[in-house]
Amino acid sequence: MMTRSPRCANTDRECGGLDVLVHSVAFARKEELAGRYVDTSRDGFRIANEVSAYSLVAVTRPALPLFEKRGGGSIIALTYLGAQRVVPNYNVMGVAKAALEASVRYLAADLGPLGIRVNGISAGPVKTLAARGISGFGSILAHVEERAPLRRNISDSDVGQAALFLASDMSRNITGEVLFVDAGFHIMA
Ligand code: IMJ
Repeated sequence: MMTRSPRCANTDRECGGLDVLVHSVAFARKEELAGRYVDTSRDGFRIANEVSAYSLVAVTRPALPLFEKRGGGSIIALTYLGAQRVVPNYNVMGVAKAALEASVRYLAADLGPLGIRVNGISAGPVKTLAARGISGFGSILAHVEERAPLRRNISDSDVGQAALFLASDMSRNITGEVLFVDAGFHIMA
C-alpha cells in the first residue's frame, strides 16, 4: 500500500514507521561567511534559509504519517550559538539558525498533540567538514577552551549522547527546547 508520502515509502516499508528524525543540514555560500552581514545578498539569504531552516519543515511534513504509526516520536535539529549571539563570520547562517530555532518551537506546538517532540541541540564548535576552511575557526576553539566554565571543547560523541537523551523517553516532557552542549560557554559574558 502506498503511503501519503511516496518520499518516505522505503522507510515505511523497511522500518514500519519512524521514532526519531535528526535534522543536520546547513549551507550558506562561502562568500556570505566572511565580511559584513550587511553585505548579504538576497539570493545568499534565500539559499541559506531554504537549505538550513525550511528543510526542517520540508522533511518533517512527509514524516508525520510514519511517526503516527508509532504513536509519536522525537525530532532533533542541530543548531549553533550564532542563532542567539553575534559570532564573527557566522553572518547569514546565524539568521538561518534563528529561523530554525523558532521553527523548532512552532513545530513543537503543532506536533505535541501527536506525541511528537521537537528540540534543538546547540553544539559548541567541532572540527568537522562544515568547519573546514572557515577563517578564524582555530581561534574560536581556543577561545572556548579558555572561557567555557568546563575549560574544554566538546566532542562529536557529546552531541551524540545529548541526541540519544532527546530521542529517548528520558526526555518525554521536553519539547520546543534548545539544549546547549557547549561546556557551558553560552552562559558567559
Ligand atoms: C561557520 C561559519 C563561520 C563561523 C563558524 C561556523 N563557527 C562555527 C561554524 C564559529 C562553529 C560551523 N557551524 C556551526 C556551521 O553551522 C557551519 C555551516 C556552514 C559551513 C559552510 C562551509 C562551506 C560552505 N558553506 C557552508 N555553509 C554553512 O561553502
